[in-house]
Amino acid sequence: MVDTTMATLGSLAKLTCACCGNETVDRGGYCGHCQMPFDMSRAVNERGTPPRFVSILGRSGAGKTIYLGFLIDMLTKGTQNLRGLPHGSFSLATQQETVYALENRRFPEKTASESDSWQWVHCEVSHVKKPKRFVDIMTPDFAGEAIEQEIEYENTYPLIHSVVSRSEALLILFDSNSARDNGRDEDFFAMKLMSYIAKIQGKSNGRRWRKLRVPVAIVLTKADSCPEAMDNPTEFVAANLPGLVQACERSFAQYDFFAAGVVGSSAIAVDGYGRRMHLPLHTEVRGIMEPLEWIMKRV
Ligand SMILES: Nc1nc2c(ncn2[C@@H]2O[C@H](COP(=O)(O)OP(=O)(O)O)[C@@H](O)[C@H]2O)c(=O)[nH]1
Ligand SMILES: [Mg+2]
Repeated sequence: MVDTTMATLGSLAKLTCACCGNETVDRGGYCGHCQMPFDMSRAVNERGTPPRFVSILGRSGAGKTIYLGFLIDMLTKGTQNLRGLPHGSFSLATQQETVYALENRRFPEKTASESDSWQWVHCEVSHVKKPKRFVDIMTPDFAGEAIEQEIEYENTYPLIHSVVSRSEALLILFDSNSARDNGRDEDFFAMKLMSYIAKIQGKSNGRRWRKLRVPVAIVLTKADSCPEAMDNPTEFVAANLPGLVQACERSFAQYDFFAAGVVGSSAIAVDGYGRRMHLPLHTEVRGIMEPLEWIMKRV
């Protein structure tokens, strides 16, 4: 019995996980350590060039699923400067669900907090004029609750730890409305998140004494309903999230602030129980590509 299993395992190829670097037998499915799908590691191995991770972080409700969905949608259509090549059908699921939901005047479902149900995205992004300069938007659509737990208790989610340590650039999303209305709480979370990133990145780069070179684009989401954030993101952050500015200054050599929004107009519906629901009436995408264009100039 044992011999047969060994023989079967012996005939299976070994695969190095593109995210955590662990070598495992390729039985299909997910890496036993960090849960990245083997399909993605295989795609990276076949390409022959190491992945250049760009990941997206933010707390629950920050707008990650919507931002990621529209980003992939715009990249696959191609823009003036950038174009994206999604790998695997899984990369399109988030995009399809997001765009479909908004076209049907609703927001997409909340991301579940179990890591095995997170949808992964892998989109290779290159410059139209400099195709050899590329990054991989390679990230699961994290649940914000999991990010908050991982920051409090490091390694609760090895996957988040691996993705952050592998990232060559980061997009960090903050809800502009929460920053305006509940700034202290949002700022406190922002400081904890930045210090977590600095610690993990510092370890993986072995350069704890200097500022980190990893580009960090901070995106104020839902700025369609927060004009002060849309007008001047840097001033808005200085006024509402001063701890975040300090944390960036202390640890990062390259960071900047952006604002984004995807809703043109919305309505509030109230159901029979008095529950309020926001209904997006039409989409008007603003500020989605700018943070990535900024990153592409720095990696
Ligand atoms: N007005 C507006 N609301 C947004 C926008 N993006 C997200 N939202 C709202 O924020 C909620 C959470 O967004 P989601 O992308 O699921 O956040 P996640 O938890 O970070 O993935 C949505 O259900 C919307 O109500 C935006 O660009 N404009
Ligand atoms: Mg989500």
